[in-house]
Parts: sequence; C-alpha cells; structure tokens
Amino acid sequence: ISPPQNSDTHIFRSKLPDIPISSHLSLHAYCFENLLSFADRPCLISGSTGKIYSFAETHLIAQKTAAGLSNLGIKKGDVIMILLQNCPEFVFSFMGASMLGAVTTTANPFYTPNEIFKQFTSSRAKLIITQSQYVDKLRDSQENHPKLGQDFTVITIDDPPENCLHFSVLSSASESEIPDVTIHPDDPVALPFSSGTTGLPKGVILTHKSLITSVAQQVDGENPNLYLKEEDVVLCVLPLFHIYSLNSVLLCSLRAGAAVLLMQKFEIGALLELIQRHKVSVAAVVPPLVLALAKNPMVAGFDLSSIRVVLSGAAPLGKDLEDALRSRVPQAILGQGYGMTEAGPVLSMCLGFAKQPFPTKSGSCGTVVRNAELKVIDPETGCSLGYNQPGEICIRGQQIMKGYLNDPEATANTIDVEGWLHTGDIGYVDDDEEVFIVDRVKEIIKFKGFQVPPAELEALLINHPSIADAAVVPQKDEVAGEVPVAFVVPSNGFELTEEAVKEYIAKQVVFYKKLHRVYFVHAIPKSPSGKILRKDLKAKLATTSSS
Ligand code: 4UV
Repeated sequence: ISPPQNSDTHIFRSKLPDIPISSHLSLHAYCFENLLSFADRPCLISGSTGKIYSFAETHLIAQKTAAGLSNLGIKKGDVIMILLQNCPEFVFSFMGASMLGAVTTTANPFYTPNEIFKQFTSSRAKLIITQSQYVDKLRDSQENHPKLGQDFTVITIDDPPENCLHFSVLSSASESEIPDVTIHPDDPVALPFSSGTTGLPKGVILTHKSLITSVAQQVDGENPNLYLKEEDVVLCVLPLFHIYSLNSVLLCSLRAGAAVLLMQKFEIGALLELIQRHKVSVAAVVPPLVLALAKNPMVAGFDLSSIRVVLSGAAPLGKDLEDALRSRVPQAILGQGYGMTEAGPVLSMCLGFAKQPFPTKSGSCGTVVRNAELKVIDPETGCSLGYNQPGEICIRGQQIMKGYLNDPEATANTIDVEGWLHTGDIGYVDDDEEVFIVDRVKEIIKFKGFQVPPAELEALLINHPSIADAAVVPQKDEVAGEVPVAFVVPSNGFELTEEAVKEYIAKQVVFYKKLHRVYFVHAIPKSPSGKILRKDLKAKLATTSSS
C-alpha cells in the first residue's frame, strides 16, 4: 500500500515529552538494568504455591535457564515454544531465551494439537517448554508432523512423561556456561502469532528494540505514562502467551521493580482472595474480567482497597461497565490501553496512570504513547484526518514489529513505505488528544480479547465434504464482546444440520473459536475480486437476530 503523500498529514503525539530510549541494549539487559536497586524485593509471586522469587533469584534462574537451553543445543536465532499457563518457569524461559539471543514463540496451552503444530511448524521451533498434561497433544501421529523426542525436545515443568525432560535440566545448569553472544537491537526476541488485519495467524517478529521501546514508552521517564512503583503488586491473570500480559504486565514490572502476582487461570473466588492476600495494587484486565469484578456478588465479601490502577485492554470497554466497576473500586484510577500484537503492542495508554496524571474521560483508550506518531486516515482515500474525525488508526515508531515471519506480502500490506502500521481499527482523537475506537474494518473477531481469525474457520469449513462455501463473521455478545458465527452453503444434495457443523469445528479448535450459530444460505456475497463482503453478512445478521 502506498499512501498519498500530502503535506497536511495530521500527526497526533503524546502529551508527555519524548524521552531517550536505549537503542543498543538487549531486552533482558534493559529489563534487569536497575536490578541492583531492588535485588531483594519480590519479583515473581506464584499465586498457586505462594512461593516468592526475588529479582536477584529471578535473574539468576533466567541465566541458568539460558545456560541449560544452550547445553541442549539452542543457539542464537533458534526458536523455542513456550506452551504454559502463567507460572515462574514461563518467565525464566522467556528471559533465558533472550539471554541466548534465541526467540520465544508463545502459544495457548488450550490449543488443539493441530493449532499447536501449525504454529510450531511455521515458527520452526526446536524445543517446547510445557506441562505434562499437554504432552499428549504433542504426540500426534499425523504423517507430516515432527516427532517428539526425534525432531524436537520437550521439557515439562512438572513430572516429565516418556521422552521428555524435566525443567531442572535448564534451571540447574551453571550460569557460567552461557555462551558469549552478541545481540543486535534488530534481532528478534519474541514471535507471538496474530492474524493481523486479514488471513491466517502469522508470526509477528518483535525485536529487542521493539519491546524495549514499548516498555520504555510505558514505564520510563520522569513522568512515566504507566507509573509502576517498587511497592506495587501487579496482577498477572491474563495469559502471558498473549502480548498484552507479556509486555504491559511482565516486562513493564521487571523494568520498574514491581512484583508480579502470577495466576494460572481466572477463577473469580481465587482471584479475589489473592488480590486481598497480596494487596494487589495494579490490575491488568480485559472487559469480561471487568464485568466479573463489577457484577459478581462475591466481590462484596473481599477487601479490594489496595487496588490503585485498573488497566483494561484487548477489546472495547463499554462506558456503563467502566462506571459499574468504578462503584466497586472507587479509590482506583480506571483506564484503558489500546494494543495490537503487530504494534509492539501498545498504541495508546490512559494518562490517568501517569506519575503526574492528566484528567481522562471514560470510554477513551488513552493517548498515543510517547516517542511515537499516530495518524487517522480516511479508509477509502488514505488522506489524513484531523481531530474528532473517525478513520483508520495508523502508528509509527521504533516499537512496531519488524514484519511477519516469512511473509513479505502481508508485511507490506500492513506497514507502508513510510513506516506507518495500519491497524484496521476505526477511531478518532478528540480535542484532549484522547483516542476513541468506534469500529473495526479488519476481519478479526475478538472473543473476550482472544483473537478468532475468520479465515482459519472458513478454511476448516470449506474442507468439509458437504460444504461448498462459507464465511465467518462476528456477532455481538454481552459477555464475550463478540462470538464467531458462520454462513454456510451446503454442497448440492447434501443434508447438513447446524449441530453437525458446530461439532465439526469444535473438535478442531480451541474453545473460544467455536461457532455459536450456523446460518445456511444459498451463496456467500462476494466482491468481483472474490472477497467476502463481510459488511453485508453483518448487516444480515443484525436483521436476523432482531427478527
Ligand atoms: O493483536 P491483539 O490480540 O492485541 C491486543 C493487545 C492489547 C493490549 C492492550 C493494552 C496493553 O497495555 C497492551 O500491552 C496490549 O489486543 O488484538 C489487537 C486488536 O484488539 C482490539 C483492536 O481491534 C486491536 O487492533 N483492541 C485492543 N485493545 C483495545 C481494542 C481497546 N482498548 N479497545 C478496543 N479494541
């Protein structure tokens, strides 16, 4: 895509001044740069066991893990896959890999074997760190799949099943054995998968420089945008395999010296109990969690007065919901962050979280982060728009991805020649520099903040012998935000039921990609070039569901 050159491009900036950001450090060196000033303070708190790792211990175990990975043959540039729920070993593995110049691809442990292998194969990972309960998913008998123990190494953090190694082979290695590696700021360090604005999930190359820049944009400077203190306890219940939690919870806390309270999974009772027990002060959440905190009657029985900041992101947060939560935690500042995996990920963040905060409005996604440029363009003409005019949000800065793994075409369709990353989100910036998102022009469906790529479900549907064509679109849902629903054209002469189609998909995908409705139609509306006219289907859905 080549945007029209025009001299009146309106560029929106943060209200905070730019700051110097390291352009030479590696991610681990940057995150642990201030380690000595808080070496003995709690760094990781395991919610399930109560075990606490200090910053010094966390750093040391990460170094040992780096040495252990190296002993198993992992070298600079190699990819490892972390397939874990939130736990200390996740952190040791991610930081340890960084120390070797290796790259981590994070995946959802609830994925089906096929979903895991697609990511595993496409990222060419050499080693997987997981829990024993997920190992069976890796023993897939399909012909073309790599073979556990032969083609790749599996490490489990609990009792290792046959042909797997225990995590202690990593964590008990000698830190003196870390090989000398030179890491360039443009080297990749993380490889999360995202479908971006269109198509199937793709590896998003995030470099040391991108993640350092993003973390610095949030927590560095005299007046940090997201002020984290050493006394803070930051809730880490959102999965670390998603960039939101990895970046804004883990990496930001490591840098700032705040403690991270790791929770394996969301369960409201345990969550409330842990918030009360560990005096959580900063809670990173997604809208469905805001709903639980605002509406669940159990909340009234717990002391949540320690919470001073609630950061919501990954999906739109309704104003009513935000107001409902405010009555539950009146002392806290509520605000949003707006991120996209490809954007490094944070585009904008509530300035109410700053050390010297600014007044903010509910419903806003914050103000563009510092050291970055944001513009809003007319999606048809590409022309830059001014204040209060909705259009496609674009972002430019050192934090954005280097590109998609092995996919120059998708990269060029997302980052233009001037370095602007096109988000596929429609929003505007108001007179107070606050960003409001109003719509999405990209395909992606967001179920509780999780990505559901329609193209992936469409490919599965079309593979069905009795389905001639299919399209998947989002339907609004009060709890999940959006749920995927399908329009299906049965092949001539075949009988097909809604249940059968739903079950066929459910068997092949993680829970949040399941189809909630299937509508049988005679044809899928398409443009002359063959693109599915999703707008028409969404409009049809609006009339179907109201009838
Ligand atoms: O690629 P992805 O799954 O990435 C994310 C990342 C979110 C955040 C949020 C706050 C942070 O501090 C942070 O580090 C990361 O969700 O999905 C990207 C798309 O999700 C929608 C929007 O369509 C993005 O392009 N989205 C993300 N945040 C918001 C949102 C939001 N606050 N409001 C509305 N939509």
